[in-house]
Amino acid sequence: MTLENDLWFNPNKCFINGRWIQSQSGKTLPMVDPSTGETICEIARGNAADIDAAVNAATDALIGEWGQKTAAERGRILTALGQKILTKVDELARLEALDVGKPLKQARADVLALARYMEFYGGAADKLHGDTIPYLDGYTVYTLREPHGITGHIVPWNYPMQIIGRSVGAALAAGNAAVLKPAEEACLTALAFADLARQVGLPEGALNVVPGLGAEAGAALTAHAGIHHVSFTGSVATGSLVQASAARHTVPVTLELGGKSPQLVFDDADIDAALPFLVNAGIQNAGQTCSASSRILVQRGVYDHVVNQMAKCYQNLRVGPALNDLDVGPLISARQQQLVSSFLDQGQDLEVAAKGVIEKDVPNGGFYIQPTLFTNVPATHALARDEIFGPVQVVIPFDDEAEALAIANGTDYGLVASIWSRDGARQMRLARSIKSGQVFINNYGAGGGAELPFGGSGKSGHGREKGFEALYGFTKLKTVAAYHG
Ligand code: TXE
Repeated sequence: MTLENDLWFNPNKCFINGRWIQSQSGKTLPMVDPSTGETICEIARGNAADIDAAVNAATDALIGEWGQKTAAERGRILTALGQKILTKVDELARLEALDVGKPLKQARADVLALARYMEFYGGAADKLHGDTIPYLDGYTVYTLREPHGITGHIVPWNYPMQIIGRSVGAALAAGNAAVLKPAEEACLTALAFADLARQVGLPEGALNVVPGLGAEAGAALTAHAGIHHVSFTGSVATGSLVQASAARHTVPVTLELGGKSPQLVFDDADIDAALPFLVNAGIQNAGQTCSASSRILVQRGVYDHVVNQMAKCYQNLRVGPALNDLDVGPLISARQQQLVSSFLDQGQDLEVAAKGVIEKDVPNGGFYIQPTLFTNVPATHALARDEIFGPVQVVIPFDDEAEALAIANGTDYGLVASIWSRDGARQMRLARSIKSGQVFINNYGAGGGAELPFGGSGKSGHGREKGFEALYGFTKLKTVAAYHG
């Protein structure tokens, strides 16, 4: 199956200065459908020359039409883009499902999230302002929030639309011009997004998209002297390279690098309420989620019950092609499939409580993996410490609150955590002492709202996305002190 005829934009070109342009490399890369392993179209293999052209276009945009827009005008364009996206929910969901391999209903939720980010940042654009600061007699002091200038965005393949929404949306709202390098494994909705932005009147050069390989287009973007801020979501290893590269020009970086997020289930928890969250947070998008909950810590009094209930859910999980819209789709690539398989091999001596079921007739070339629930896993085991990025969860027993906290904080990561308990004092104590950028009490993820600041500590990265915090991150603060006597 090829896709080209279904698309309303050019999948094999770069989007630079408001136009579709052939990559200066003259080369393309295959886009593979993870559900079948087949190539569905070719995308541009952008290179350093394309990044250069994109940065030049962004520079011109800031001097020109985009830079002269008021905050309210920027907000109106983003709001219109959100509304435009809502007219394309089915097309965009299908594209994301084919490109990423995620079941249609999950892809659809991502489209709605993208529209919501545009609505949120469209509405926030003209509410971002500085402060006045009481100071010495004879002074008036105030702060101005100014855009960085040109922002670089390196986006992974697991949630292209959501990550573009939260990073590009906030950057544009704050008045920056953006250069986006989507992932080589999944970039079709990034290109579709750019075309929809063009259709609603985003001035040329305000957003440029250069698809291509990380080591080529990505590395060229982070090393470019014309970039003033880099926002990166991806692996710890690549994030470190990105930070080192940006440091050469002392450019600020936001890093979102995933995690090993725990859910802590206490004896007094409402287990029935917890159960869907315990499982879904591990298998959504086949576990390829930065905020996936891959560690379930359960107090011994309810341990057997929770494991039995989770095992029943796992036995009912059905795995198949994205367009069949089952519980779990394929992984993104053969490489990711191998990576997750190697983790499953490391777990050979562990107890397996249950596995999901791969449908009998899935295409041979698809990158499927059986969801697996390991139990009684020592907290020091690799499966309990490392990010797996597949539909694999480990259950770890604990005796008391102190032990639960030690296990929860016992990895290098700190992105998301949740506490399941009816004890208010315990909720408050743990919410303070857990090492995590977000803590949820008696839920997990709270629906992922655009309003909720998100980011990590330790190897989960630094800087905050979403909410107003992202807008602050995409601006630099200037202090003005006027002496008037
Ligand atoms: O990530 P990379 P990969 C984790 C997850 C996964 C592992 C590997 O554990 O198994 O990372 O995935 C671009 N300069 N996450 O290899 O390499 C690349 O083109 C600049 C967690 O896909 O980090 C892509 O656009 N850019 C995660 C993006 O970086 C470079 C999401 C991510 O790729 C580059 C994805 C370079 N030198 C993976 N090299 C999350 N936090 O959600 C690559 N890129």
